[in-house]
Amino acid sequence: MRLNSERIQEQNKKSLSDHESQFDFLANNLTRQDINVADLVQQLCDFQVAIPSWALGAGGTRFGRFSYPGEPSSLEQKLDDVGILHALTQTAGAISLHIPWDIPEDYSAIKERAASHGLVFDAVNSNTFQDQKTHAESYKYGSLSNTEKAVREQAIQHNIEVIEIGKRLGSKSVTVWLADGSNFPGQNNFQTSLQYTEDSLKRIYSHLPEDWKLFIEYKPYEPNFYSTVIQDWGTSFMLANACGEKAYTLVDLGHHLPNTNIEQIVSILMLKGKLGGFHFNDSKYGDDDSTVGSVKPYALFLIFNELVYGMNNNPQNPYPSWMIDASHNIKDPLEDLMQSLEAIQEAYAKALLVDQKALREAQEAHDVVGCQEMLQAAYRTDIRPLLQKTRLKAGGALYPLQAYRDLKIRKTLVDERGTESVATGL
Ligand code: AOS
Ligand code: ZN
Ligand code: ZN
Ligand code: ZN
Repeated sequence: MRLNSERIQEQNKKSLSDHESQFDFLANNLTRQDINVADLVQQLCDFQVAIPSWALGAGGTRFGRFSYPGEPSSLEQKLDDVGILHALTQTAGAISLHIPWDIPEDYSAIKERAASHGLVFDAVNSNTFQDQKTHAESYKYGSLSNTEKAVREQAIQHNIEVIEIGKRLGSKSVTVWLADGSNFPGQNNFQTSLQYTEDSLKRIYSHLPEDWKLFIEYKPYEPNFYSTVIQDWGTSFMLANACGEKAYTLVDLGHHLPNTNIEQIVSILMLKGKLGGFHFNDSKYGDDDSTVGSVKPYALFLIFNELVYGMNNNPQNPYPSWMIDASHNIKDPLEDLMQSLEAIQEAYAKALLVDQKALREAQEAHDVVGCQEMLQAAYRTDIRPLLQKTRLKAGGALYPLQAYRDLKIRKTLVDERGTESVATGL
């Protein structure tokens, strides 16, 4: 299924005049505050978020998985799904593959298909948390940190293979997330586990092409419930420093203990030039992988406020790689991803409204109330017409979710793929 732009433009016509009046009202207000609206639209146009291949089917919990009709069952279909998202939103210009779930058979056909949708390949993800039939060793007691050399070696080789696959697709980074840890006190030696992990990561790092990055993701618990080897940003940061300048920390919003100040972590990592990538999602309890902005939208805005500050003031930090990492049991995955993309764009746009210079002055004058007011004024501004304008300018849909429903895209997918198709992934 391929969504042509005429159908989207046809849809847009219906709501064009509503949009124009809402946009004019907002643009006038912003202009009066000395904000350059054209600049804002351009910055939003340039902001692209990668979609993980595993978010395109319904996810699940350990209690069950409920498939969604018309799920993509091949890499080609996953590309088509992200193509639909990108056509509607113009902000999903990349896909992140997971190996072994997404091994291409015909590389040039896959690259062509991605290009035809305007997509590039973002970070490739390795998997050493599930055993694979073709592998001799088991990851039951860990992968890169395993006390057995043969297991570590297998996990290292797998990561090298993932880099090779990524090279053929034009990816520029590999993300390592490890499930390694222990379930019971006394089970593992913390120091040995970390040392083995560092040594293994260095081996993988030594195979990284010159223009690539290695992203090291941290997570406090799950699937292990007593200890995790790379449990927090400090551990990831330490490992990234040990590997070298092409290694970075990756922040997944769901990978923190309750009430952690994530915006502060983001800020410090950027100061040190080590914030490489981002996995967006939201959560109420743990690594819930819920829709971005569905539970804590203000926290998301505060995070973006630090990201914008960092992007403007920390040339030592490369431009971060943005990705969604979500999964659901009950929603239409494409509708859910559109909600996430909108929430990300919204938080970014609001953060762009903050007058960083005035905020700095208020901080220095110890005007605590003034500082808070500035942030909240930006947060309370309804900038949705700005996002609509951005999409319109880029050829997307004014209202992506509405267009998706009006154009009956899910029905078309079900007609094409059947109700029984099952996506590979978590
Ligand atoms: C796991 O909790 C992490 O968030 C990973 O980033 C990701 O979900 C996994 O690698 C998907 O395979
Ligand atoms: Zn993640
Ligand atoms: Zn996660
Ligand atoms: Zn997550």
